[in-house]
Amino acid sequence: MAVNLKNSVLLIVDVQNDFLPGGALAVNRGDEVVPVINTLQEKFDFIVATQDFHPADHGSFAANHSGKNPGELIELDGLTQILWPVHCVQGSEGAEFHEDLNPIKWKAIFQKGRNPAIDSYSGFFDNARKGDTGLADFLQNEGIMNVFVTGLAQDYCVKFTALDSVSLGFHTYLITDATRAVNLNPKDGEAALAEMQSAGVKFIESTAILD
Ligand code: VGL
Ligand code: ZN
Repeated sequence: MAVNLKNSVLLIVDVQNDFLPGGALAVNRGDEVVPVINTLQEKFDFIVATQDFHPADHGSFAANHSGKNPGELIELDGLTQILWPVHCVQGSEGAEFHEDLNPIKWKAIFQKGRNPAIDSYSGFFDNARKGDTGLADFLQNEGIMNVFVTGLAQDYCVKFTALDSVSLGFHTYLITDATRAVNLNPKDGEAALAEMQSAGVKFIESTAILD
């Protein structure tokens, strides 16, 4: 498949230490996306990253709800919320990007999850779709029409970012070998792919872009 990278962004979702092996919310083999993304970066002129960036009192952390454990569900500001281990706390090592990920060509970093009262999986909006990171306006002002999504985790932040991207009218591609799922339940990654596909996200392998 010939891909045209004009008016395209390489969007790198949450490739941060806490989502990598050894991190607080580790994605199995998550580090394998780093060399793939670094190679892809050579092909794109326009690159943007997102960063999960929580205050220590964030409502998605099980530790902030007495008697609750990661994986349990609560209601947070009217929405069902999965509780997570403490992760990507502002100023912590875990919130930093993988040290091998080359940020030299990044046009901007969009931070999310800063409001303690609501989680924010998508790089565009919070989970209630009220708060806006500014990413949509930024891309539209730059004439971006095609969004190529990479990063972590395939079944959470990557999925919701890709779904919002489609709904905003961008031609949206998931680069399938540049993402990995956290798989809280073993089939979550596969289910996320099915959900993205039926919403109109196209799948592409990095080799199709690099060739
Ligand atoms: C993410 C769970 C909680 C992600 C962020 O980046 O996929 N997952 N916060
Ligand atoms: Zn988070």
